[in-house]
Parts: sequence; structure tokens; C-alpha cells
Amino acid sequence: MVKKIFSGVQPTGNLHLGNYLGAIKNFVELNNDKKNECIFCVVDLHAITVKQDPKQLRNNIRETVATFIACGIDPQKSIIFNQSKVSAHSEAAWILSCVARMGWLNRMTQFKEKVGKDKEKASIGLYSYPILMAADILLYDASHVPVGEDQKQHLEICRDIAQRFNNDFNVDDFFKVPEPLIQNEFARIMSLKDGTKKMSKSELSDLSRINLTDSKDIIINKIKKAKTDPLPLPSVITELEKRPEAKNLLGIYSSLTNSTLEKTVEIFGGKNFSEFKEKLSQVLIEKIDPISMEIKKLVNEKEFLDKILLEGYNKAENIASNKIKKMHEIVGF
Ligand code: AQP
Repeated sequence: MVKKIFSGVQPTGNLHLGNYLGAIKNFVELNNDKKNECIFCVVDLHAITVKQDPKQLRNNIRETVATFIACGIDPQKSIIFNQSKVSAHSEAAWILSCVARMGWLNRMTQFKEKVGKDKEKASIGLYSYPILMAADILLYDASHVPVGEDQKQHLEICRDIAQRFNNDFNVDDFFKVPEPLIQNEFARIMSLKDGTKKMSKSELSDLSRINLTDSKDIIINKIKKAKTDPLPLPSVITELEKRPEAKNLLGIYSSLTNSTLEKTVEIFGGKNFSEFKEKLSQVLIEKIDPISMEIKKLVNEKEFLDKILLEGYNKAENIASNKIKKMHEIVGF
């Protein structure tokens, strides 16, 4: 079966190991399967839901493309473009915001987590973010959406919006109802400083994450300083439930070595953290260092990156403009 893949990454800088293991690693595997049609979008409209420096944003858009390529996405096989260039995304988001219900958005936990007690000061864009995300996906008739576990709820609202539009306008199957592709294990990588919090770009402390541009020395230092607990590593995974930092570090090791948590615990059970951390640094360096060097090289090749975005835009625009035209007809414009 041909899978139509769509996913996006915000160009908000500091792309990290969580973005890689939770999403981009999966993008690469999907891109490598010849049967799939993949679209990977640099979601700059999503990025401005929180304040961005315009010059920095422009650089971050290119750096995100460089990261896709450095991680192994082939622009000859997959469409890579930035969202703001294809105006159908904003237009479709408006139409879909007239279909989505306030009650659905009010349940979104990511909005609540991001704004905390400052709800009144949050942008309206941040609140309606899931509707724009639904527009992104539905415009391309995506069948599958590879995302990290944090995006699961947004995918559910996208499915609700698609079904509601199809029902309200009596157009069976106009929007395909997409399936999330979320890895069973290690779909949420946690902060190196707090195993109960998601590894995130916007976390102030750089020590909380491994950036995909980190050098070998920085990786070693961050892993050395990563939070642990005083006990040796456990020999059974059930003991990890009360030890979030140990669970996260062992999970990162397992994901990087394409292994399971059980096997990793078999290897390191009873050992102390310092011995494990050395091995973890090694596998991280093996994976991240080549990516980091490639990103640093590619970000200087602006014309090359802009050409990829332009070619991607031409293809994406073609698909999205057809779909939005049909949406206009259905709605009665
Ligand atoms: N910690 C994570 N573990 C697993 N997957 C993750 N993703 C993000 N963080 C983790 C996945 O990466 C993809 C791209 O994410 P994004 O750039 O669209 O933004 P985000 O989810 O908001 O990422 P951050 O790092 O948490 O950014 P801030 O700090 O700005 O909120 C998505 O598929 C996401 O699931």
C-alpha cells in the first residue's frame, strides 16, 4: 500500500535528540521506502505562535532543511518546503476553524502546558495551533503522520476535524482521515535535567538536551552532567517506573542502538551510572557527530537549501491549490 506521509518540524532552533528519535529518524525510514510519498514541511507559520526574531527565523528555516538532509532525508524522493510559502495552509486553517469546536481545543494539554498560568497572555495562534496542523495534513490527503508522542492529541483533533467537515458538507471521504505513526517505545524523550519533563527546544538550560549540532565534547559533558539517582542501574525494567532519569537514559541508549529496553537493562543492570554514561556518550557521538558536522557544512550552502525549498514549494503548491479549490466549491464560495 502506498503511504502518503506528511509531517512538520518547527524552525525554532535547537533541534534536539527528542526531535530526532521521536520524529526525524522515522521520517528517514519512511523516505527510504520507495513505495511511500513523503512530504516534510518546515512549519514556520506554527513557529510564530510564539515570538520569533525575524532574522533568526530565516536562518532557522534553512537550518531545519539542512537538518533534514543531514539526518538522511533525500530531497529527490521527498518534498521539502516551508509552510508559509503555500498560502492554502492559512486559508484552509480558517475554513477548518469554522468547523472545529471550542470544546475540542479547550482539551488540548500541550496548550495548557505551554501557557501555564499565563493563558490570557498567550497568542490566539498558539491556541488554534492544532487547526493549522489539521490544515497542513488534510491538504495533502496524508494517510500517515509520523510524530512524537506529544503530538498524539493534535492528531486526534485533526481526525475529528476531517470527519466533521466530511459530515457537515456531506462529502464522504473528501478529507482522508489520517493515521498517526507514533513509535511504540521511546516516542517521548525526556529532559536530561528532569526525567519527568519532555526534552524541548524552548527549555532555558542547554544542558537539558542534546542538540543535533552539539560537538563530541559538548555531548560528553552533557551526559556527564545528566541527572541520575544514587542507586546502581536496575536489572528489571519494572524498577524503572520510579526512576525517570534512569529510564530516559536507558531508553535513549536503546533507541540509538535499535534495541529494546529489556536488552539494555540486561547489559547494564547492576552497573553504576558512570560506566553506562561512557557507553551512552559513545553511541550518541557515533550517531550525532556526523549529523552535526553535516548540518554545520550545509547551513553555509544557502543557495542549495533555497533551491530545495523552491522545488518543494512548486510541488506542494500544485497539490495544495487543487485541494483548496475543491474546498471552496464544497463550502459554497
Ligand atoms: N522530547 C521529544 N521526544 C520525542 N519527540 C519529540 N518531538 C519534539 N520533542 C520531542 C517531536 O518532534 C517533532 C517536531 O517537533 P516541533 O518542532 O514541531 O515542536 P515541538 O513538539 O513543540 O518540539 P519542542 O522541542 O518541544 O519545541 P518547544 O520547546 O518549542 O515546544 C514532532 O513530531 C514532535 O512530536
